[in-house]
Amino acid sequence: MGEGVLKRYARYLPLTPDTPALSIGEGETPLVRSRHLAGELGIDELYFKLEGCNPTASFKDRGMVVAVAKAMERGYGTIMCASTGNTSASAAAYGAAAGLETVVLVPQGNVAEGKLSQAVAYGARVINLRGNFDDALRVARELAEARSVCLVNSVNPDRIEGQKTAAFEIVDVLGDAPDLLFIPVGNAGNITAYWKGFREYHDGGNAARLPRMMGFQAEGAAPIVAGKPVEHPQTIASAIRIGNPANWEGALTARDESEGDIGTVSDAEILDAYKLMARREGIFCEAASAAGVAGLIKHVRAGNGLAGRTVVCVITGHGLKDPGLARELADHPPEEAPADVEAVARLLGEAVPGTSGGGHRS
Ligand code: AN7
Repeated sequence: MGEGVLKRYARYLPLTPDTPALSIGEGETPLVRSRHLAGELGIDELYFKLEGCNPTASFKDRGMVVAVAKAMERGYGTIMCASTGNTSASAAAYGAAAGLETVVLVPQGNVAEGKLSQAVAYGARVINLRGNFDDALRVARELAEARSVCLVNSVNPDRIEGQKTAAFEIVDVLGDAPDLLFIPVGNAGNITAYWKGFREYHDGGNAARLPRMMGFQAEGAAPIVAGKPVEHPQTIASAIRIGNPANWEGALTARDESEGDIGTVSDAEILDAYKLMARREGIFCEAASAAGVAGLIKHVRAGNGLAGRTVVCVITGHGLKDPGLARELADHPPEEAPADVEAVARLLGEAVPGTSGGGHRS
């Protein structure tokens, strides 16, 4: 336990004897069985892969550990990325652990507070770019090419190599691949990586089946579904507000080879799924992560029954990344009371047995 992705899956990764054994405890995330949604949707086996349980609270750590270890091996002093937030948090953490300088370019005003706080806490240089993620990636790519800086976005193949280990873990736990995998799609690195992982395990005889890959983009940021870049992507799920995904081809390959689909979900559907996950499953995830769950709900409600199927939803990041969103959507905003038993009992009314209407007090 806790040995990290490089050690655990060394034989599937592009490592050499000179690759440093970097880890801050990524991987081995829980695969949790649904307690509510499975019954509601009539699915026998529904699991959530909790990637928010990684060290920086998103799936990015799996690919970042490989990309940063390889950057060290190649002698880089600085790593750089563009990010909607999670990649920057992860790059900053692994850059710090590796003793490298980290520079992150983020779209100004469109990154969740927790993610920015992480990048700053880990000591990265954070540059708020007056543009969107696609602008930031363009600038980062050009800068990295011109300088001896290692670009650690998912255009770096080492990122994909590391991220595919999540697929391995799912098969290792379930004993086979699921029938369907639901996953949010932004820059499309993750869907590309999962498909690579499932394929490799299948080819190596570790899995008998291959899942159908079911990717979901936010309606206002759905270039892959539209078949063309979106110039001004918009969605409440800022992590996937991306108009020109770098791994576009990989997403199409995953979709087509797996006989899967890439669809859209509205912001309202994303927020419904976000609330349902927290309130009914006890899983506080990011809005972007809820896009995959929203996609599953939409798929089943459209008449695609999944009885008898094994389904996995990838929960890509933790809800604590964006505490403000949870507060905005609260059904029960925090209340206030004096430090007095009677006052709190009055406030609770019938809500808590024994506290209402002046019952027995000791
Ligand atoms: C929580 O951090 O692109 O399709 O710069 O943070 O592999 O891009 C984040 C993406 C899903 C989409 N869920 O994954 C970034 C960034 C969460 C995310 C995605 C992201 P990709």
